[in-house]
Amino acid sequence: MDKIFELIKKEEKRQGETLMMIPSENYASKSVREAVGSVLINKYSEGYAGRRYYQGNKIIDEIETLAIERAKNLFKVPYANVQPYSGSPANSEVLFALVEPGDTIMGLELASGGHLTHGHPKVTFSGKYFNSVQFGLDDKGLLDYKKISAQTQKEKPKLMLIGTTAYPLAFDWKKLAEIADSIGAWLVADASHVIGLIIAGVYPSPFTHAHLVTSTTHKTLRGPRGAMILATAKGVKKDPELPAKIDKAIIPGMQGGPHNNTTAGIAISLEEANTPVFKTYGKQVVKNARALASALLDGGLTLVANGTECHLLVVDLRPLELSGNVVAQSLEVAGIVANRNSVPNDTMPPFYPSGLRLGTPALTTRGMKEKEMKQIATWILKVIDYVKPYKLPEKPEARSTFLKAFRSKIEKDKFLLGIASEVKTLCQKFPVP
Ligand code: DSN
Repeated sequence: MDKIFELIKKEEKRQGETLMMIPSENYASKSVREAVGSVLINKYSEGYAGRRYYQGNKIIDEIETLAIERAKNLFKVPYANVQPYSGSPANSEVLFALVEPGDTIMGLELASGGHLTHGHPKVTFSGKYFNSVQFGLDDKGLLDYKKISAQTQKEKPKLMLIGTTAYPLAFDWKKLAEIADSIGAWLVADASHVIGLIIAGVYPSPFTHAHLVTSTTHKTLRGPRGAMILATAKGVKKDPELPAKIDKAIIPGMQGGPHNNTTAGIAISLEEANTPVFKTYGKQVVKNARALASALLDGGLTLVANGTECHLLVVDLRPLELSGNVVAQSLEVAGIVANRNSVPNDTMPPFYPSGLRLGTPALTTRGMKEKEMKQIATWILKVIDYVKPYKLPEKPEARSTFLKAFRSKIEKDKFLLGIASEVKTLCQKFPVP
């Protein structure tokens, strides 16, 4: 057997025996995985259904058309494109379609829960080729819509690209639309993290307010790693050429052949999401996140925005003078896989941030509920308390060596491994579907 298959088996075991709490991760169904691993991977099909640059695409046309129709039907939009390779390409393609280099764009800053592609300065495509203006959160960790409005009036962005990777509260899309409309700006909602919650009706829908909605398909939607760009009726009314502009921005603009295996997986996940069972799932994701947040708050932790209205929460570790790296590494040894994350007004760089991001989508797919969230919160609190003495060195050059030594020290730590074994027992009661 190729070594790779041994490693896949090991990864499958790891995913089954640990708690997958990175909010952007989930377990795709067997059908989705079968489609992704199918013969569709063998075919090239640049272009769109009925107008491909290669022969032999009759069946691929049917598959892509089905995926598009399912997306249009589920989100009640006039246009869908399922070819973007993933979320970052999708957002870049929207920028490529609607703004010119040097134009002003606006988004929520990374440390406040935005995404790199929402205009993160200097080091990203969106921050380098456009005049990127960013907004953050107020002292309570909330969006200040009046301030955003004033900033918008001053900066006059041509496009606002707004979404969350770590903002734990719901966006007020109506207010954001009023702000964008007041200056005639495009409003693009990046719904990647919350698309499944929108389908379930437990997170505000941007579909009547934004002109475009982008979304990955592998997070709360539980599909394969891919993305969609959806134009709303409002978007097409603003510019009837919008669908053609997006199509062109994807190919020939920024991509080559679509990943047809992914397209098929997206089609399957859209069908799976268009069911009452999926709506129940989405509701439970939020209930679980709230239960987890409340247990962590009771345990004395500080949370950004003091809680959550979605699938994720961010622990602010600054009051404990702890680094996200130390906590995330220790939790991993204890079988709890989360990620370190920046917090609003973080003075530490993104590689050594002061927060921890936790999410419930994957745990909920396994069938865990509020009771299990309380148990998991107890483990998280124990681990954080246990590693309190380990402070990240202030000198940047000493941090990497410190973390390496810390990692090898905790790898065999009896206390953390004891929790990992309890975690494993819980996981066995909730097998990956
Ligand atoms: N990497 C994704 C996340 O973890 O939120 C965003 O692209």
